[in-house]
Amino acid sequence: MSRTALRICPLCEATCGLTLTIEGTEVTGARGDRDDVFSKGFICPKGAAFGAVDADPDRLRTPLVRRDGVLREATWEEAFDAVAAGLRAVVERDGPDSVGIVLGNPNVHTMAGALYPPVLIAGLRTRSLFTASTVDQMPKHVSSGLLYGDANAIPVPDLDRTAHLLLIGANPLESNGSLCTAPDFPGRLKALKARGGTLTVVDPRRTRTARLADRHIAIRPGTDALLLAAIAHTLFEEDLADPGELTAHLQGLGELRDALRDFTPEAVAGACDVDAGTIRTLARELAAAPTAAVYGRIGSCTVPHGTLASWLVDVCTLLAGNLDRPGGALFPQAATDRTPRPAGPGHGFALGRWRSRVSGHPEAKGELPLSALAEEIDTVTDEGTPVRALIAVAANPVLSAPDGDRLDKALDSLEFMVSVDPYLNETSRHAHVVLPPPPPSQSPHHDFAFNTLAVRNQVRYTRPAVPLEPGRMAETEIMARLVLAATGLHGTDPAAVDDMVIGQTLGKAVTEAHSPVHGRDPRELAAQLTGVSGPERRLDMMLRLGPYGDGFGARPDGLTLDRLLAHPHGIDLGPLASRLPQPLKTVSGKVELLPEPIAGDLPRLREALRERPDGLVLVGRRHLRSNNSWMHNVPALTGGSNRCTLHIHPDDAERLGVRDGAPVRLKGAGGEVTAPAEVTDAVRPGVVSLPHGWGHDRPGTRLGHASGDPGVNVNQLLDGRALDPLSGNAVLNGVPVEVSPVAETISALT
Ligand SMILES: Nc1nc2c(c(=O)[nH]1)N[C@H]1C(S)=C(S)[C@@H](COP(=O)(O)OP(=O)(O)OC[C@H]3O[C@@H](n4cnc5c(=O)[nH]c(N)nc54)[C@H](O)[C@@H]3O)O[C@H]1N2
Ligand SMILES: Nc1nc2c(c(=O)[nH]1)N[C@H]1C(S)=C(S)[C@@H](COP(=O)(O)OP(=O)(O)OC[C@H]3O[C@@H](n4cnc5c(=O)[nH]c(N)nc54)[C@H](O)[C@@H]3O)O[C@H]1N2
Ligand code: SF4
Ligand SMILES: [Mo]
Repeated sequence: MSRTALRICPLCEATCGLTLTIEGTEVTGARGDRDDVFSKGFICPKGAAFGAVDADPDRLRTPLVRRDGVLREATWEEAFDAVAAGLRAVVERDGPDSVGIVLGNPNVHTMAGALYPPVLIAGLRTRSLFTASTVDQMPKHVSSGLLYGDANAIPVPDLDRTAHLLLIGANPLESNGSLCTAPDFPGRLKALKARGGTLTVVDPRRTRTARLADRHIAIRPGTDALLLAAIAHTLFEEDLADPGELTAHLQGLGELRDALRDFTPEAVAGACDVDAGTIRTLARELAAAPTAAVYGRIGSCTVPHGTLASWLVDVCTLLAGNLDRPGGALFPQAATDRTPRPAGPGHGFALGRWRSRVSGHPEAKGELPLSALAEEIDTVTDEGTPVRALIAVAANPVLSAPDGDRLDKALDSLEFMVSVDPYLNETSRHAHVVLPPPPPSQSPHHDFAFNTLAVRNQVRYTRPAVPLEPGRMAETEIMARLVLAATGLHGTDPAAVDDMVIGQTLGKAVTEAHSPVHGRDPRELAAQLTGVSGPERRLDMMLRLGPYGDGFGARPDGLTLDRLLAHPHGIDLGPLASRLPQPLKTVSGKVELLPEPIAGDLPRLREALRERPDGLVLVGRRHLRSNNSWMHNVPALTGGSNRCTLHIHPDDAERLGVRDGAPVRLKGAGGEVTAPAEVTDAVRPGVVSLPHGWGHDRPGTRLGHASGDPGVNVNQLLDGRALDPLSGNAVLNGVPVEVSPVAETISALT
């Protein structure tokens, strides 16, 4: 007998609602849920493979504990005993900073990853925090922190209503979108064109998204900040800059104009390899469109001027009169956001409150650069102690961060490491304890993070589609127990973690004048919470305190968990709306257009006006059926064009004597790799492209399918020193490389 169950897809940021077909406890099919309030039936090949991803036979079923150097199956009790002993020994001897925490991408795709890492970080009080943000979007957080005083206030392009989209360094037709949660992003771009709108794509590759565009600009990698500065300059110079009603909430408009004076289209044209006339046209189109949004992603962030480019994305939207305006870029309002406080000055955003021990990198948003993790482990300095123990949750930095070989060795030298991970992979193979979460079908789902980045306000929650298999532990419970083990409370009931958070949150809410529960008794409020588990009670609390919530009775029609459960396809909360000045938390209470750290980084951008690469530069790419480093083990999602090949332009291939399909050697500052060439004019001359997340040939992993076609680790070409200085974000794109054909007779012998 088969049945169906709803499940929000956790496999990318689009958060599509799926209808799963289930036979017994096995997911045998997945289709788009046509009644989903947000995704309306959309599904992509990854979502369609949900069952295969879920049932991968290489997923770990029980914890592993290292004994006599070998990882062996163990009970949960043995595993947490080992975690508590391993972590506490290091904390008590060397202090909390000697325990590192590494949080990887899937934390934003699980409830456990949203609810428990903050408690772990606060409880352990370590400053050795590293996450995937610093190989991804940290520049956007820093830019938002500086502009708006809140690192998480990220304006999202109003895809469904805009008349013009300037899309920079993003390929949503393969990635399905990022920092812009939009199920069926491809369909939404087609709808933009169908209603007479225009799409401009800036990308050194002619991607599937670029092929959809009205205009494609094959920019030289790493130069988008220059291009955007010249667009902003042109808007000022041609009197097209008009922030409209926002003007009253701005600080520094005149200073901004002065600061951009040198960045004329003529001055940037050579570096960007985009002619000045085209740049002026881009600026005029942006200003002339009835509504417009600028949107930048990976290609604008993971570059030497990532923070400046991210800042200029918002500056250009704002100057064209489209920030916080329907059809432009707006701040979403999620159901689990804190109750909006009245507008007014805030604490602002501080950078560099502490620095990394070895290279002195400033923290950003409480994090140190993931690129610096290896040196924080393997380098002894006069002051402070190296990281001696590590907690890795949903992270595979051996493949996703620069110089995996060095990190591989560093992880091997740790006194203790625990990985919360379903796979024994390139990173978790170093752990002393591996704690495997259940597959997604057995986990509940709510998108705490992505609803704050969604193109429409809405709220959805799905309970586990399949009950926990015997012997499994919910990831939320794994994380609660990990918090207790790490903070010296091993053995305590894991429910205590949720109770503590609930007590603290309600205790604070009742003291806030703007809170709907101001002045009430937190215990009385806690007693009202519903839900079958701690995480559900916490969700109920956040919904009820949130902007649409029932305020624990203060607004009887408002949201509660029970009301959400009564709407299994979700609740639509309406289109994005103008919100400024309320979200601002800057010290001035205004949008601070030229914050000091940004002004201080502009001289470096001025120097870039003269830079021209000597040789080839490398960029990445994503394939629709991939997901960073962890989806190469699912046969349904590999093969075809989803391969680890080096894209190279025919002109470059001819000059270098590279043949299509033949192996080529790439050399970068961090090492060498050899990959087959794919000669294609989809990359511009002077640029080569290799995807990331490959290199599944290390011993001691359990990735049966992936290791059969391992590919190579592109990040081995990087040595980790190239960073965007303000955010600590790794430079992953526009990296200089040497490319040479491998003599095939020799390669056959070696
Ligand atoms: N050269 C280059 N490098 C890049 C990028 C690039 O564009 N170019 N992109 C960067 C970006 S944007 C990112 S986000 C990072 C991603 O890099 P990471 O943060 O390392 O993420 P993944 O590679 O997706 O690995 C995720 C890990 O989580 C595990 N996992 C999967 N599902 C779950 C789950 O439900 N629970 C738990 N606990 N674990 C789970 C997987 O087995 C895997 O070990 O890579 C970055 N690296
Ligand atoms: N199928 C699939 N989907 C994914 C992922 C995946 O691995 N596979 N990963 C998820 C994650 S973690 C993230 S963060 C998102 C990322 O989402 P996107 O940012 O949309 O992802 P990419 O496909 O890496 O697109 C980046 C584009 O930037 C271009 N580029 C490189 N350098 C430059 C440059 O200097 N300037 C400009 N203008 N462009 C440049 C590249 O050619 C590439 O086309 O995707 C998410 N979705
Ligand atoms: S687009 Fe993303 S969320 Fe939607 S089905 Fe595909 S992988 Fe899942
Ligand atoms: Mo990412």
